[in-house]
Amino acid sequence: MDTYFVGNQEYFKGIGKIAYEGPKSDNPLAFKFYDPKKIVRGKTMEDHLRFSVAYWHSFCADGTDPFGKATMHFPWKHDDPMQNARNKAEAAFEFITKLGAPFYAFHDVDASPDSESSAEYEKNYLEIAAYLKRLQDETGVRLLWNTSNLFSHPRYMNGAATNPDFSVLGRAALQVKTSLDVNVMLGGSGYTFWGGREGYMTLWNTDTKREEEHLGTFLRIARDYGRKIGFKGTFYIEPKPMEPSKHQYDFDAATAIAFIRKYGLENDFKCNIENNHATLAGHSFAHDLQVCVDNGMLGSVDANQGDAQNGWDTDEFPTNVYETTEAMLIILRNGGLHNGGLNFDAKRRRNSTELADLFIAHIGGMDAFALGLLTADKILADGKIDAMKKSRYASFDGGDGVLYEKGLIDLVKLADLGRKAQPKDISGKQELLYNLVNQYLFS
Ligand code: XLS
Ligand code: NI
Ligand code: NI
Repeated sequence: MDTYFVGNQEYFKGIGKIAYEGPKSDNPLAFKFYDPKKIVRGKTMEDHLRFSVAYWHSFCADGTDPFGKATMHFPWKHDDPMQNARNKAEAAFEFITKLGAPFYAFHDVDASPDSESSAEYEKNYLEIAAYLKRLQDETGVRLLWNTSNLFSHPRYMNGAATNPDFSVLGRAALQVKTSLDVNVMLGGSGYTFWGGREGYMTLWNTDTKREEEHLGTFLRIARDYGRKIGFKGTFYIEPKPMEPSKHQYDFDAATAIAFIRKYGLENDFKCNIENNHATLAGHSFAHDLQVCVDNGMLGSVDANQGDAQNGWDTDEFPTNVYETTEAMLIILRNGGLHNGGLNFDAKRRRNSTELADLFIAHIGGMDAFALGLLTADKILADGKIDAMKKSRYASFDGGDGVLYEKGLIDLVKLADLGRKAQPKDISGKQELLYNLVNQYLFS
């Protein structure tokens, strides 16, 4: 097996580039369905799916949870924080290249050491970014998006842009400004705002109206700065209803879109939809994706899945092909992901402790989305489901229905039509549709 590494040493020893071996392969370190160069609907799988590896889950989270210590041991760990960051970057680029994902994503403090001193924070970040740029150039891996961690440090316990203390907003702005500078250096295609602490714990101490306006202003000035320094990508809001805040302002796609419009940000912002966040909001992944597509607001996707029995963000790797099929169908109808991608905001389970498990988890996620893409393609090519959906609305495609859709019928006229109308009971054929989906999946 060829060795491959960037920097000084190989971290994922004994694992080479992951190849497509097809559905019959029993090699756990091979793709069964993701065949990057395979053409589907005139485009390679790679270009459809635009996979991205998340720095935080894959190279930072070590299995620590509220009940236990780290279970994962990273060979790149170093006591000197800057050396640690460089080693981690080398491990990340080795991993991403071996996996064959075209993109990656990170928070400022995943990639570079945080510091109480703002000067040191900026210096560290710019220095590591220059190193990331070198590794990008060497490997061809690109930045899908970066973001600023405005939720871990104690200063953000009452919020970042929505903190009642103005002085906290400045430090948050410094992080966002530096991340945008870094983004432009690295040619990122997006920048994400996820407001984990932008919300409240109790209304007894919170002026929600004021806080929401502060958030609107913060995003506006961030947008203005980004565009001024030449950021050409898309800004994203990543909705989530709760956790860590009891109630987060960007509750779900519909709430985030209303917010984006209210503050006049619709030319620059779209949504980054995460499956497990949609389900926490009481929706399905497909629902939040569809709300975005209906409003021209689908930006990017945090590809993971939750646990139906747990009420929190378990961030599991996506394996549910039913969900990936629904998602890819909606994405194909959207004309693709454009600037966005499928970013694995997902972590292996705490007891999956081998470095190979990190590959296996990503391979499973990529195969699940490849299967979703192939099934969605079958559904579109066959056309039966789309035809059934369209025919349900046939009464709006002719006669007075057309005039109604054009806004040419007032309530008196509509009521007049109602005097003569004799609506029939028309079946929604839901079970038939479910049966068809299984046929597409398994035949
Ligand atoms: C947490 C979020 C977070 C964002 C980036 O629930 O998913 O990981 O994607 O800050
Ligand atoms: Ni996320
Ligand atoms: Ni999440």
